[in-house]
Amino acid sequence: MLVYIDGKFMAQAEAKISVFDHGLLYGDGVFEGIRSYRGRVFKLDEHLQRLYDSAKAIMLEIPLSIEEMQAAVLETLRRNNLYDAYIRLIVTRGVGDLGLDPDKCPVPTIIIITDKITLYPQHFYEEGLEIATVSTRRNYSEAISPRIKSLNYLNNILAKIEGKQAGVVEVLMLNAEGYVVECSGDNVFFIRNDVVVTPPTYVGILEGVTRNVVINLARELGLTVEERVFTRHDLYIADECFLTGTAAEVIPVVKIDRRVIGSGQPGTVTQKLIAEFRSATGVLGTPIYPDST
Ligand code: PXG
Repeated sequence: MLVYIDGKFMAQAEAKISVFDHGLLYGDGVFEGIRSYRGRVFKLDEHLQRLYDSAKAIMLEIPLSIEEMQAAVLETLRRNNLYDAYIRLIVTRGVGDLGLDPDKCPVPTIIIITDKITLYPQHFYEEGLEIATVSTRRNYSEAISPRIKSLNYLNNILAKIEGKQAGVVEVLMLNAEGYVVECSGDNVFFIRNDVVVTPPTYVGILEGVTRNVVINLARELGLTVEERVFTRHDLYIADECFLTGTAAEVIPVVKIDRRVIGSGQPGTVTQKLIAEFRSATGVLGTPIYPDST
């Protein structure tokens, strides 16, 4: 697999960056995780916009225009002859000295890694997931805003470690006030009396691209969608619960903190949204190979 680094395509074994890169030294940088389905990159414009917004929020000026970045992503996929792929786009502050000062890093590092997608096991979708609340709170927005998709993912990793120790594949995170915010790498939704509810961005979440697609799909199905603050109590008494994310797509949750949610089976609205989402992935996408798609 060829990896794009600063405009050059490198063989995987040669794809290396400096130990003085502030992405490594301080987690000073931003990233995106994107997917392509059957030769189309899903919601590429939205992912690129979020990347540039995250960079702006940390005052990192990306030396490529959005159009140039889009061309670089598509070219990397073409060089690797990929159709169904996972794309990891990374922009770091670049090479500096051992101090914190970002002004010592004159040139940001741009990396595009593409690979074949590893799908979640089918039984997750058929049976639903069990998740658990962890004690690690989501970053306080005034410390590191969860809206920034930064290379500083220790908050999520610490939560993930807690989840693995508890034997669950995803974890529920609360903010400093105790409201439900999101999972370590997914957004959370619940359904009660046919109303779809998910936390608003201001409680301290990453504004997921999948989340926004699902909100629109639910509204197109005629469902009411509310973005509002809620607690674990609302999840415990919900009819249905599901998570959204680029890797997971839409995935049902049937148990939270060892409590059965709704019927204990993936809900009917959730199943409908899974089906709608899957059909959207085939059409909503930027073609990688314009002549053949
Ligand atoms: N919240 C957080 C904290 C995330 O990291 C999402 C929500 C979902 O956002 P999207 O835009 O993907 O719908 C994420 C996604 C992975 C992986 O491979 C996922 C993410 C980051 C790193 C790896 O599962 N983030």
